[in-house]
Amino acid sequence: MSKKPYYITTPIYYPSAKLHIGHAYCTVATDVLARYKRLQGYEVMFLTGTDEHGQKIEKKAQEAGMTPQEFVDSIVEAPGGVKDLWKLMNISNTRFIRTTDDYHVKSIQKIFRKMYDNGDIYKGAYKGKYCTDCEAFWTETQLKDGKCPDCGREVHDAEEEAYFFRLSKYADRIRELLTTTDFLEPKSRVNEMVKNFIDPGLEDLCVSRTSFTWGVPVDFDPKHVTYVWLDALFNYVTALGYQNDKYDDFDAFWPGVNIVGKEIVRFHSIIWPAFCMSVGIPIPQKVFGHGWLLLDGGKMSKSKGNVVDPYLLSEKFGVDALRFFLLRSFPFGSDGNFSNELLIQTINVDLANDLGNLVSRTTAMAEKYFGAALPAGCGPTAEEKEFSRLTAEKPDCDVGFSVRGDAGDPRVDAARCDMELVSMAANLRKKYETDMEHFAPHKALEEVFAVIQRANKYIDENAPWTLAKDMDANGPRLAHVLYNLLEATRICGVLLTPFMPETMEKLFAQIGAGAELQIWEAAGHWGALPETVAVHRGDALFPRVDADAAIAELEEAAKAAKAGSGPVVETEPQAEESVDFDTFCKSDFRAVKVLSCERVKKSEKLLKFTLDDGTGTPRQILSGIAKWYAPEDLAGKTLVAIVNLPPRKMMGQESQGMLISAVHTVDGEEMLNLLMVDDKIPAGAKLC
Ligand code: ME8
Repeated sequence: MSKKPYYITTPIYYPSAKLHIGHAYCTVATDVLARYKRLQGYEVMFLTGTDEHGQKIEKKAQEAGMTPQEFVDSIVEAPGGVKDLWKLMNISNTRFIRTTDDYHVKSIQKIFRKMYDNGDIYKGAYKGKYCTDCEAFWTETQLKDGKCPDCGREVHDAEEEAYFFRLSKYADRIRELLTTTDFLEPKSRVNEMVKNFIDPGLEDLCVSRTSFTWGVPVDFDPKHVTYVWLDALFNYVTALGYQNDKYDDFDAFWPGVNIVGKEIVRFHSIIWPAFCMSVGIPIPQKVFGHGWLLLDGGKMSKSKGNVVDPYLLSEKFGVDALRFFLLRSFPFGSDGNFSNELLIQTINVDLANDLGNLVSRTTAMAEKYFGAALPAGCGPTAEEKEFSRLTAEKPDCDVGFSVRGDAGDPRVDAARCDMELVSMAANLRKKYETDMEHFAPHKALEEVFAVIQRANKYIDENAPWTLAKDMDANGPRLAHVLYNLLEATRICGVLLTPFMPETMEKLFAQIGAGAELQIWEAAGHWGALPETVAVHRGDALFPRVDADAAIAELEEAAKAAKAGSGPVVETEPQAEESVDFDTFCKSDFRAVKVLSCERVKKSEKLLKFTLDDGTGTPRQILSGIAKWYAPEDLAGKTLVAIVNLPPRKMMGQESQGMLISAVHTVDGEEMLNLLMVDDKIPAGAKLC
């Protein structure tokens, strides 16, 4: 292999129900990282797949009246299944592993035996608490209020003959790994692992079951099936050919990068490296635990009836718009609130307005003023060429450059204005690279959009339509302005390719940038675009979305799905995340009095409140409670609001906080009551 190898994986998902937007989030993010590495010139192996064994799947299949194999096939392979979803979303995985694949099953049997032979797996008796949904045994001390600490469900007593893995033996090495290296990121997750799992003492792990059969049988003791997490974690290496002859890529590609959601960081940062140590293979290069997508502040869940279907959103808004939204809106290592409003706003502001307009304005002007092809001589000036050479020479730092001359001299002013755009675009690739290397695709996008916004401002500053009034005098200046715009757009286009591969092809066709201008090296080279480039005006890259109509349609689809006539997407109820006391204390709850309340035009859900919060300046909060309250019933009431949330735009209006309500269900119908407190409490009183 002449290229450098790079290996990256997603978790392998449970095919227990259709996948939802949270799974799509992780897979798209991993795809973006894989495409970025390919753009840089790496030979990338990108693995995803499905985790198909275990009691949960066995139970689901029974409920569906199918064999487990038929059941998982129906979710993974059938039209509209997992493989179809990744095809639709333009996921560029090199391999797809199913843990029911024959080669994987045989490898797991060999691995289990190897660990038994080296003394790390031994036979014992298991007495403990078992959570069927998480396939996890827990000790009394690990339970949270007597329930599963991971998902919050009931656990039951279980006692059976079982094989155990000597996890305790690896405790010191794992502690060292977590505390002295960058193995696990973001760093914030390290403390949690050490405090919650290593400090209390690592106990040996039960790695076989006898109470059900849907799993990989232990070949030397076939009444046991292998614990599903042992079966699942080794997928990252069996898919490369570890302990099998199906592939021969282990030496070239392992160790790789495992991208996982935060709730399975424990399995990946404690148990997985210990397994690797036991069989004598290198531990992963990195485990990155990304955050959750939340809905209305909580983890998506079937019980709340929230439906977020990546199929529906891809079809409605386009795959690239959805891919972009997922990475632009949510910092990768933290949780983020999903909403249809935010999705539409991101498409309209970033894609239709900023990027789409930049391309359509620039190509339209090149066509109108120069008949599509710019004239020779419009490319970089001597100063800009010099700057570009300096940037190329110092690939690791932001190169500054100043234009000499007096302000007020139109040529100097123009050169300074050009240099602002040129220097931002020429330095963009290194900033982007630093962010991507730190698993911060959201920051990389921020940098790219800063350049796009600068370019739009550059159009307004240079007013090409005014220059065009006197082509004899201003033609060369106008051509240079358009060249700079096309060149800035091209560089942004290359760096946006991993995020929106299909649309960037269209963008390159419109600005006339051929394949040699779309590569990584060319993204670091200002001035690579030929001067006489010919543009081809095309359709808008991202049509504006009519927010109200789209939201109404999505709500309709959600209702249909709830009623069972559409695509229902379920997510597992998860344990609520705990907050420490200090974090809780940062929340500023205040008593607020309703000065006025009205419906928000064109919205079925929103009420707009003007509130007295005791500061003397009225506070505006929008709340999606129109279904439960008539605005006229609320004037004068004393409510509770959290007032230190960042302001949020809803239907174009700013909401400065959130009103607190109680949400519950009556006969399957969701009910909501605003929290109303004694009117004697003055506005602004702090609740603590
Ligand atoms: O845990 N927000 O599979 P799984 C963001 N089979 N990401 C989410 C999400 C959300 N709301 N919901 C799910 C398993 N995910 C095991 C993994 S790996 C050896 C075995 C993503 O189907 C996130 O990446 O429950 C999470 O870790 C993964 O889906 C869990 O998928």
